[in-house]
Amino acid sequence: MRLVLVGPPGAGKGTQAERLAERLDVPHISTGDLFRANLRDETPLGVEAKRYMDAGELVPDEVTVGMVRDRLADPDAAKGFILDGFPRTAAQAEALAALLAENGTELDAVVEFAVSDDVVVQRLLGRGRSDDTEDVIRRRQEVYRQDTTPLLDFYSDRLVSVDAVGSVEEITDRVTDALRDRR
Ligand code: B4P
Repeated sequence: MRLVLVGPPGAGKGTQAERLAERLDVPHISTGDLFRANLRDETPLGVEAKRYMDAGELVPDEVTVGMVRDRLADPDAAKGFILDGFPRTAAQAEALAALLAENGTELDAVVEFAVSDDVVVQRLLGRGRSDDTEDVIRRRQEVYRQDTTPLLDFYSDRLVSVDAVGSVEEITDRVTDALRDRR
């Protein structure tokens, strides 16, 4: 199964990706987590990403695509993956399609997490990560609307939309059911 999870910041992509990866027995690949791991290890990539993350901006496409290309080349990704937070721009979506085509594969489905801005602001303020201040969250929401929502049209032939308000368990069941109905 090759899946992409799309949704506004705080929609619960990371939370659901972890659970779905376990159910489907494929790796969970989160660009946010990869950037944060680089930041912790103080790599040049982490230092560069931090400026953007702290401002609620997207890390430049070249940097992000290179990091994902390397991760997808790891042997565990050959059996499938859940991409969480990537692609977020049209250029990233095109780069991903090209990468998959090189291996003769494509995405099976793109899951959209639908949730209102106010719900996610409350969730994220409760989490307290360094980029979870109200101003930065509002900027991330704007960036999502501007740069990432066009991908929903790009993926219209494989898009599965799920209501992301409810308990964590309910939402995992909704995604699993929606994917089963598609097959
Ligand atoms: P991400 O790490 O992807 O962060 P996110 O969108 O804020 O989080 P997510 O939707 O995964 O929410 P989560 O499950 O954690 O990105 C951070 C930054 O990295 C970006 O702003 C950007 O700078 C950079 N970046 C990442 N990918 C990039 C890319 N492709 N290109 C360029 N830059 C990129 O859940 C949020 C909170 O809600 C948690 O506290 C959770 O416990 C809670 N929650 C989850 N489900 C819930 C539920 N059902 N009910 C109540 N609370 C819930």
